[in-house]
Amino acid sequence: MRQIFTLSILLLVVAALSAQTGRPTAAQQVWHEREFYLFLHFGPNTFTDKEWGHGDESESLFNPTQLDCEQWCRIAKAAGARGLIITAKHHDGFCLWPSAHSTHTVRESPWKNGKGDVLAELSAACRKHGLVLGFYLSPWDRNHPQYGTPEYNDVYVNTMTELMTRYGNLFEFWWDGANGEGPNGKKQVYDFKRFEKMAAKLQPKAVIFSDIGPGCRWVGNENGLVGETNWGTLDTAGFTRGAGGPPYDSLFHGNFNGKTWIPAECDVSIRPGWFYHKEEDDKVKTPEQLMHIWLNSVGHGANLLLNVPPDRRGLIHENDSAALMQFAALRQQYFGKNLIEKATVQIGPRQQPKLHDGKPKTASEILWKKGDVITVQWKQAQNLRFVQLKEYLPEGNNVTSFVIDIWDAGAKTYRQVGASTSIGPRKMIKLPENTRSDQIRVRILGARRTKVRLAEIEVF
Ligand code: FUL
Repeated sequence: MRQIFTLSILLLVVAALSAQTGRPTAAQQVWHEREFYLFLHFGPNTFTDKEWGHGDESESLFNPTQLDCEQWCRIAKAAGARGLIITAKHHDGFCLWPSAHSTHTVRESPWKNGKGDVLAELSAACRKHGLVLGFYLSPWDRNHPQYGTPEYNDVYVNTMTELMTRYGNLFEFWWDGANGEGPNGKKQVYDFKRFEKMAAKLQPKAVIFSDIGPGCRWVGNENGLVGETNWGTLDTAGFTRGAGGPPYDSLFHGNFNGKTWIPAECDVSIRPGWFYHKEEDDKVKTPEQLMHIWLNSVGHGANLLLNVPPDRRGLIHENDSAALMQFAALRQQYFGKNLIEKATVQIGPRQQPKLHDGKPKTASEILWKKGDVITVQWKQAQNLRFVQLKEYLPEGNNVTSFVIDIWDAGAKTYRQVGASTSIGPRKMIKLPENTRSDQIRVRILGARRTKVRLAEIEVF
């Protein structure tokens, strides 16, 4: 009897522990592979030079002269982005599609004589160029007459339904937590439970972004950076979207023992503002700045959402496009040639083809406590700049500490050249300048369990 009791307690503990660590859903696994996509802030603010419109802007202002969603897509594609997320409605309430639930839309604007639909054009262009599409639909609405009443929840659900049923599959949906209502401002009690249910029903594969997910989390800053230690898991109990969100540290690093897989997404603008402003034309981030962001977002296992705001013509500005192309060229220069292709990868005497087949779905098992060490060997010494590791994604984050050594032929010994903590979907390690060797070693020093699975090792 006593034994059965002990056993059931043990089983409960094991169950609780495994539930606690959180694992990505199938939809989140696909989302992780998107890595990098563009954000498009576009609307009345583009024409008024504001960042937060008041909601009383005349619809007649919205009149892009050369709007071309294909140009956005061509640039996204050439930049290596996998998709686009557009502000279908920002805080000013203006809808970039002719919504039946608002009178503040493209239909009321002079653009295409009120017959246009930016979202329809964008979704067609995305399909044509093989890009995925997402929508930002601001919960805060400074225009809608019903904002601040329970009826606004119906409005939100109705507009969300339009977005989720008219434009094909969405890969992501954005719930911005911002709300700038002053002390006498309107207070809206959002029925997020209802919104979540609706989203799950209409677009089950779309990952929902907010301060607390459920699909992915805000990273706590708008600089495009996530912590080097970045857990995909987060505890959301007691937190709400917006002002009641989790503390910075949780958003930036995740929670090690967090209950649910709610990975970080880094959002940042290529310019100082989110919307286009002519006076920022010469303040576009340089390819080097974008690379710094890349290494500290994508390189730490987060996704990168880079804002590139269309201008008053409805085009991505030449300077932004040039910066994106140079950034893509820089990535190609750094990561274009994976040196692992000509290496022998082993654990002890055993070859590990699954570790360098480029397939995230195949993995090698590592019994690190039993001394399993990964060695990467080349016939000749190589110039080495980066090492990237990927865990087997369906199992989430398991590694907690690892180091990278190179063989120092002169000193006839291994020398440590890198160390870090979490891996999860990806971890990019920058090696010291002028690292050159014919052998690398990866040693796991800590993990949640004795057997971990790595999907890929890449060396550049
Ligand atoms: C913030 C908003 O207030 C900004 O205008 C922008 O949309 C940014 C991405 O999120 O919360």
